[in-house]
Amino acid sequence: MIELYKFVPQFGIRDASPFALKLETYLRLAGLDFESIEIMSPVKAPKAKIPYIIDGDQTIADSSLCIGYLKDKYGDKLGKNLSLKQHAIGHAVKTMLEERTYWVMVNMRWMDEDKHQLMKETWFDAIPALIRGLIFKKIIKDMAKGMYAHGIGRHTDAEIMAFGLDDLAAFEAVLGDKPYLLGDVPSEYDATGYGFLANFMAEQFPSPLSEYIAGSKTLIAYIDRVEKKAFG
Ligand SMILES: N[C@@H](CCC(=O)N[C@@H](CS)C(=O)NCC(=O)O)C(=O)O
Repeated sequence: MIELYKFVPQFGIRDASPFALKLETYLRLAGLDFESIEIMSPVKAPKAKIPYIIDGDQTIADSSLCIGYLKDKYGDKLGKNLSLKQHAIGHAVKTMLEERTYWVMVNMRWMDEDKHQLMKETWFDAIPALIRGLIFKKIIKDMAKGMYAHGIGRHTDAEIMAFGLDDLAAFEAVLGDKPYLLGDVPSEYDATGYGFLANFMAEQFPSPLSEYIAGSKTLIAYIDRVEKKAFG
């Protein structure tokens, strides 16, 4: 049985990691049997990040590498009828969300001091109170360094938010009036779409992005559609 290592549900969403939510959504859409193992910290994960899977004697970390492995081993259940061009469009949208929109979420959740108390009381509440503040401070400092090195951390909050809004508008335009990103049936790219959009709607993190999604009938219906298809 495939074991999926993910975070415990948080903020009213199934997984506050868009990557873990993506991978769980993929496993469900592809109809693969798996068991979820919920953990609090990624420190002991193979690449010190969540999600990862263990399948027999194989351990695979990174949601895209996991999906690649699952497709190789169990067949490309969601992609076999897609054209090369559809795959290319899906890939471009997925990469936009994972490699750029992701940073908008990181900035919103971790760089906003008003959210720090909430983060400490949720994700970090398993850490003894005496050292929790110090550990949290170090994590925030490391994240800020990472964001600066990436480049996104050199922009203002308003500029970063505008990137996110552009990304959502691009996603909405590619989706158009289709039920799923690439047509009438879900593909692996919808796992990423849902993983990110559902996470932006966590009510503890209201933002121009959640307002944009809430104001878009297309995007709200899409979240609901993928949610029902994957989770029933
Ligand atoms: N490219 C990775 C990204 C995974 C990732 O960034 N996971 C975050 C949670 S959203 C994490 O575990 N962060 C912990 C850390 O960076 O220390 C994937 O697709 O799985």
